Amino acid sequence: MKALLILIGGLAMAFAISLDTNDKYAKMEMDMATDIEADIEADIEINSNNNMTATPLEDIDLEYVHKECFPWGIHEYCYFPHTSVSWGDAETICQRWGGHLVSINSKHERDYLHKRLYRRPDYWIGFVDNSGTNTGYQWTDGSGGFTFWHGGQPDLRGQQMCGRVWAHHGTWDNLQCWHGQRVLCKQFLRI
Ligand SMILES: [Ca+2]
Repeated sequence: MKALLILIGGLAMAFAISLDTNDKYAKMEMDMATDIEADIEADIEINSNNNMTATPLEDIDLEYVHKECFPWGIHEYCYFPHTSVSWGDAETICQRWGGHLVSINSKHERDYLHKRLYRRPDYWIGFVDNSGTNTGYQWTDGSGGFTFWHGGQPDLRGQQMCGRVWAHHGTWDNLQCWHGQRVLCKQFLRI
């Protein structure tokens, strides 16, 4: 009888230890999941950080600057997620790369880019109003025919003459050209 009691006691203890161990593993898994979620949140915060201070072009080593390139149709796009420059310097960067600041010529193209760059910092597009009237916007690559302004934009006629995309909405806004924004270039695919 005593041996039986000892055996039952031992089994109960082993069961309790097993439960305790399972709890520990469950807690570890929860902690790891929380850590991963925190990493993702931090990443989004970094990616959506809209630093509007322009870095002078001469301070940027274009050969090594981080860029993310992706093809779509007959075009290739390159996005510079950590480079914040004035509109003029952005167009210069794109021309040195072989293209222009991005033009967006259809809803299809707009939807594609919105999916790629959603939750990223806002970026310049090659849409500029040299007339200062808010009615003379033209693409630097000579294309045209499609607009996707945010409601109420373009505004501040004669002050905000350069186009950008609000990445979160995928809609366009005009802004003073000297502000720093990220760069999105577009060129024909080199075959
Ligand atoms: Ca505006």
